[in-house]
Amino acid sequence: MTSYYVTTPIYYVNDAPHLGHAYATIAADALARFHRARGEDTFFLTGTDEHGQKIAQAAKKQGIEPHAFADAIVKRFHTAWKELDITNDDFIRTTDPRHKQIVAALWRRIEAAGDIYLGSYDGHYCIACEAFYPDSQLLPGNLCPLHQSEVSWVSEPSYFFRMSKYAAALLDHIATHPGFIRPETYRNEVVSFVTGGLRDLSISRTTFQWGIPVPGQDSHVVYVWLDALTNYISALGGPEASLFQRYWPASCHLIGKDILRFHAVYWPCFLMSAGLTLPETIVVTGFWTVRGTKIAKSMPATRVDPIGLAHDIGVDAVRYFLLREVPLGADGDFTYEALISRYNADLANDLGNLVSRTLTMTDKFCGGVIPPYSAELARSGPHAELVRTAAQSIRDSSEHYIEYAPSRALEAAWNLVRATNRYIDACQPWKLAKELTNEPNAGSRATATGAGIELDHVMRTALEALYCTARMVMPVMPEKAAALLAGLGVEGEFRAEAMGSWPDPQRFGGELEVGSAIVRGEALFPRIDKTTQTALLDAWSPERPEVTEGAARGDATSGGQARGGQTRGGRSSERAAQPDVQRSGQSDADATASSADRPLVTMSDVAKLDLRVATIKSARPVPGTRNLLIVELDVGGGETRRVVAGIAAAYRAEQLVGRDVIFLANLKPITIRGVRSEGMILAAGDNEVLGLSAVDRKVPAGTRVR
Ligand code: ME8
Repeated sequence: MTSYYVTTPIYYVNDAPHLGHAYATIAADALARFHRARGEDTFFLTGTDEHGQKIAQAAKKQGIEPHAFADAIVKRFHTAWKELDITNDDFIRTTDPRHKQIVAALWRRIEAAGDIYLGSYDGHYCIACEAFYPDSQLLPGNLCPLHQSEVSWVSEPSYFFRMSKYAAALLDHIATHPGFIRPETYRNEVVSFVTGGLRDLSISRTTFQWGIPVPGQDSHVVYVWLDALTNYISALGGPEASLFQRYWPASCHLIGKDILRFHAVYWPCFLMSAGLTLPETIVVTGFWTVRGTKIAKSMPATRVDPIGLAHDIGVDAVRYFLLREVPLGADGDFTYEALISRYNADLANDLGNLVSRTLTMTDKFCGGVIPPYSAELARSGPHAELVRTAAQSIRDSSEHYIEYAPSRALEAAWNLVRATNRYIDACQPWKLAKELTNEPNAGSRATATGAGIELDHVMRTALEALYCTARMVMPVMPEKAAALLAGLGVEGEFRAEAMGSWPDPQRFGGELEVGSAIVRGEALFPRIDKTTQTALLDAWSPERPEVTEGAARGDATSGGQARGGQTRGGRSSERAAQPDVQRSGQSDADATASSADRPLVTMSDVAKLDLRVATIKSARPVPGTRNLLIVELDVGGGETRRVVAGIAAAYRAEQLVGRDVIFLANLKPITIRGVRSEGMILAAGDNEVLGLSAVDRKVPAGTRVR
C-alpha cells in the first residue's frame, strides 16, 4: 500500500495558537483526510518546538521553569486542534525523551560523516527567528528583516556543520526533482540563495542551557533548528525504527514561507550528511495578514481567534474559508467581512440552498425516499451533462488535492454544486410534479408514466450529485459532509465507507439505495442575515470600520481577498425570482435588499413578527468584547429570554435593568461568542445604536406589539 506522511511545522510554545497556526494545521489535516480517503497508509504529524532562547526567555518573563511553561501552552494546542477537528496521528514535543534520543543519534551520524567541527561564532542572532544573520541581510539599524526588531550580538564557541559541502548536491536535487519545493516561486528563491554560496552553519550554543546537550559535550546545547527539524524523524522512532521504514521519506512538509530556508536548505543538507533520503516535497504556504500586517503572536492587533470563530459560525465554515479563499502559496488579508461573504455566497447560497431544495423536493415529490435512477434518461440531455460534470469534478478535485491546491479542489467541487443547481432549474421538477397530478392515474404514484420516471430521475440525479459533493468536500468539511450524508439517508457503515473513500465517477447514479428515507434536518449552513452579521462583527471586532454595503449583501467583492464577487452577487438576485419550493429553508431575498431601498411588505409579512413588550431583568458584558451585552428579559407568561445585544457603546449594563423595550421574540436563535441569543431588542440607529425602543406607559411584559 502506498504511504503518505504529512507534517506541519512544530509550533513554538511562547503563546497560544493563532489563526496562522490553525491554517497550516487545517491544511495538513485536509491533505491527510484526502490521502486516507484514497486508501493510502497515512501518517499525520504535528507538535511543538519547546527549546531555545526564545522559549527560555518567555518562561523567565512569567517566572516559570521552561518545562512547566511549555506544558501549559501545549495543553492549549491540544485543545485547539481538538476544536478544529484535526486528526493528527501523533503529537511530538521536542522535550519528549524519545525526541532527545534521536537528536543525539542524528548528531552522531553527522559527526561520523566528518561534517562537524569546533569553532567560534561571532555574529548577529535574531532570537525571534532563532537564526543567525550575516550583516548583509539585516535592515539598517541591525534589525531582523522578518521581525524588524534589533538582533543580538553573539560571540561564543560553537560546533559548525559543513553545510558548504552540500551546496552542489542540493542544487542538483532541486534540479532533478521539480516538485521538491512548491510553489515554484519558493523553489526559485531557494535556488538563488544556494547559488549565492552556502556557509557552514553554527549548530550549538553555549550561552544558555534550555536545549538538548550535544553528545559528549554538555557545555553545548544543540542549535534549536537542528533539534526542531529532527522531529520529523524522531516521531517515527528514528532511522532504525519500523515506522521510519513505513513512512520515510515524508511525502510533504507543509510550512510557512518564514521557515523556508530551514526546511529547504538546512534540513536536506543535514539529511544528506546523515545518509538519509530527502522528503518528497516541501509545500510552502503564504501569510495571513490583518490590514497588511502578518498575524503573529507579537502583534496583538492582528489576533484572530480561530476557536472563537469556529464556535460562532461552525468549525467547517472556518476550515472552508481558510482553504478556499487563498491558494496555498499566496498571502491573504483576513477580514471578518470576507469570511461572512464567502460563507453566505458559497455555503449558505450555493451548497446550503442546493441541499435544502433537493431534500424538500424529494420529500414532496418522492415521498421522502430515494427514487429510482433511469439509466436510459441518463444517456442524454441535461441528465447526461450533469453526469459528465460530476465525473469531471471528481477528477479535477482529486488532482488538485494531489497537487496541493485545496482551493482549486474545492472550486472543482463547487462546479458540480452550481451545475446541479442549474440542472434543477433546467429540469423544473415542480413542473413535472404538476403534470403528474394532472394525469388520469394521478392517485397512484407507482404508475411508471413518463413524467413520473423523469421526476424520479431528476431528483435522484441531484441526490447523487450531493452524495459526490459530500465526499469531495469531506477533507475540508468533515462534519458537514457527514451531516449531508445523513440527510441523504446514508447511515452507519455506509456513511463510514462514504466518508473514508474517494468517489468513483463510474458509480454515479448507483450510489444511493432506492427506497431509503432521506432526513430533512436543520439547514446545513443557515444564512448569516444582516442582524446576525452585525452582531457577529461587533463581537469579533468591535472597533472595526463601518460594514460596507457589499459585505452586508453577501457580495464578496467587498472583503479582503475574496474574488468572483460580481458573479455571486448576480446569482443571488437571479435566484430570488424562483418559486418557493426551490428555496425553502434558506432565503437569500434579503441579499438583494439594500437598507435605503427596502421592498414593500404586506400585513402578512408583518404578522410573522412576534413583537412583544419585554422587561430587562439583568445585563452584563460578554467577556472580551466592547460592545456586547448579555441581556435577560422577562418576555411575559413567566418566560425569560437571553439575548446578546450590541448596545454597550450606548448603554451601561446597570442603566438597563427595569426598562421596558420592544422585543422580537421569533427571531431564529444564534450563538454569538458561545452565548445563545434568542431574539432581538429593537433599537434606533443603523450601524450604531442611538436609542432603545420603549413604550410610553407601563404595560405588562409579554403584551403584543402591532
Ligand atoms: O517557526 N499566516 O514556529 P512558529 C500563515 N518552531 N501561517 C502562519 C502565520 C501567518 N500569519 N503565522 C504562523 C516556528 N504561521 C518553528 C517551526 S518546524 C521544524 C519549527 C504558521 O510557532 C506557518 O506555517 O513561529 C509558520 O511556518 C508556522 O506557523 C510557524 O510557527
